Amino acid sequence: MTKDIFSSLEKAAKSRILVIDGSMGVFLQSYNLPEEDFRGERFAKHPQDLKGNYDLLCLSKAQIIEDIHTAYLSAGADIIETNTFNATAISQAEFGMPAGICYDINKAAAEIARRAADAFTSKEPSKPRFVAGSIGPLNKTLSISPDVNDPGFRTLTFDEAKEAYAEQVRGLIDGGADILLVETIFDVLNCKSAIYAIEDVFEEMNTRIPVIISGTITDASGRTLSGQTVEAFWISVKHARPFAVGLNCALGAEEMRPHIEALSAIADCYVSAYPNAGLPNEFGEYEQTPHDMCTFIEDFAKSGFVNIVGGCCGTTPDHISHIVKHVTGLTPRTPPVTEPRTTFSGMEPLVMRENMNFVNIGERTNVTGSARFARLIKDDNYAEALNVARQQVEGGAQIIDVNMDEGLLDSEAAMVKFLNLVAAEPDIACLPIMVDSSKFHVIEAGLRCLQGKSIVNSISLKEGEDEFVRQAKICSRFGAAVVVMAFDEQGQADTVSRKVEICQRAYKILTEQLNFSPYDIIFDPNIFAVATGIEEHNEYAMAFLEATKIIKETCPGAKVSGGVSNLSFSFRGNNTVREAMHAAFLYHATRAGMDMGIVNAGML
Ligand code: THG
Repeated sequence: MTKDIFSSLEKAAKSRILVIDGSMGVFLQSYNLPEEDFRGERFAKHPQDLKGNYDLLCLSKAQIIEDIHTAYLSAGADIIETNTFNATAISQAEFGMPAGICYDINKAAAEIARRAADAFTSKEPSKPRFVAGSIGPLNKTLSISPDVNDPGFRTLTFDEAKEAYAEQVRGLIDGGADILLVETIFDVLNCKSAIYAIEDVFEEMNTRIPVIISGTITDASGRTLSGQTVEAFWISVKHARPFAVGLNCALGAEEMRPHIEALSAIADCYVSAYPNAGLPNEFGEYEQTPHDMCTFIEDFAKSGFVNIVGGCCGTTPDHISHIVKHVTGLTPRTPPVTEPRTTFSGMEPLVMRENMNFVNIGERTNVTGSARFARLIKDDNYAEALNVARQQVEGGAQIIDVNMDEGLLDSEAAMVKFLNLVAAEPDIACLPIMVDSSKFHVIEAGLRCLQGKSIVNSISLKEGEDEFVRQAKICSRFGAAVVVMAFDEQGQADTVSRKVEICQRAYKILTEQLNFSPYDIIFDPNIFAVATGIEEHNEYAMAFLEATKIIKETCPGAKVSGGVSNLSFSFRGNNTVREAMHAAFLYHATRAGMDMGIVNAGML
């Protein structure tokens, strides 16, 4: 069954541009249903008004929902969306709905759509119809504070969102959805919690169905509401390995064009676009005619931007039938074969291209590496602590390392507070974040705050393979890259052979056992202090350089990093000597293949 849906959808997408249906909301509003119709028998005595809870109609007025699906299928839609945009415990809380109801709504919604789609497929088997389970954005956001005076404040946690999405996904799959469609994403962290939930449920149910991820660019800035560019958005969600990625809502087709063009150029999967019927007028109504809209959509298709098209707010079966007529016979886009690369993101992308210069990771936002930063965090002076991060950015940092490991601190709370505040500072949050801790629970807490593709610093084989695998798997659910330290059950590697052997072992486990992309692995073969007075320490720098060469040769795709300032610990207080040592070391290290390093940005 699982195999069937992947191959039948793939076959359909190869043969033609697929059309997804239009708006459900406008349609439902036109019925002018009274309060009793929303309630049905089951919620006749519900203490709160339920009028406006359109997803509930899947339980109380199933026939109306099925009729709307049928209208879109008659218009020629290949894919219909379940009526479940708000069917999560988070969004349903607004109506005081009881726990567990969302599973029922989603299951019923998928069953209704399934019935409608199957009726058309059996009439016309050469044009199979598909059911996409609609997974909306939630009415609360994970990376934006609802209170302008308290930018670090959040009304929802990552795990709450993840649990709510998991319930929705279980219902959709049990009801027979072919596809999971995470749509209208304005905060990519919400989407990441949905992706995490989807992976959890696939594992729990021992199944897998295609996923489509559809973001929303809110205005002419070309960014999501949470500030990401189209490329940063793609980098942040591609760990879902979606069947298609695309854009919907907020804009009309005309305004969406440059953004769908940009996404189409970089996404190595299928691309979908289902804009609104133009921009809303002063009353919030959508007026673009089917004829006008379909000319723009036809242009998307003729330009080779899209594989799936359709409509969002304000679109009707008439819009969809016009779209069907205008894209029938046009060639679907062929996804580009892209060069695999190491990529990260904050609000903006960081792509490690060949022959790129050394990437600087700012080290000063580290309570163990900066007395000043430690004091600011302990004094709860987060405003000034944010300035430390800002200075690293201004000094040329392309990634910020954040470490809160200090015995006297609640490290997890400090990590969460700092990262939530960073999210509200576009000049810092444009960068990817490296979450640095020796405690994995602190790393996880950090990842739950980051919308972008972040970096975990670090995991290792220190506590054996099982723990390494467990941690790596969690990192991949967040879509994070990992720094792997050359550290195993025997301890930290200090010789070339030990460094190489541990990194190769970790590489094999990650790529072969976990299907981890080698481009998401960053090895750290340990930069230790030299010139400490102990003879054998003088070999440490050379050992790092030699190991780096071999690791880069034998672990294709993986990158090498290290904490550069460690090298000169014996010369603390003498920055002139330290900086000279770092410069000389980096001259050789970059030639040996070191790609990136944790440095005092601005000092080099
Ligand atoms: N590998 C990985 N992660 C790491 C390290 C590594 N994280 C932490 C550390 N090592 C890299 N970060 C720093 C940060 C600061 C300094 C050194 C490494 C440093 N600080 C001055 C000092 O201690 O003398 C600052 C003094 C002050 O201003 O208070 O040298 O190797 N993966």
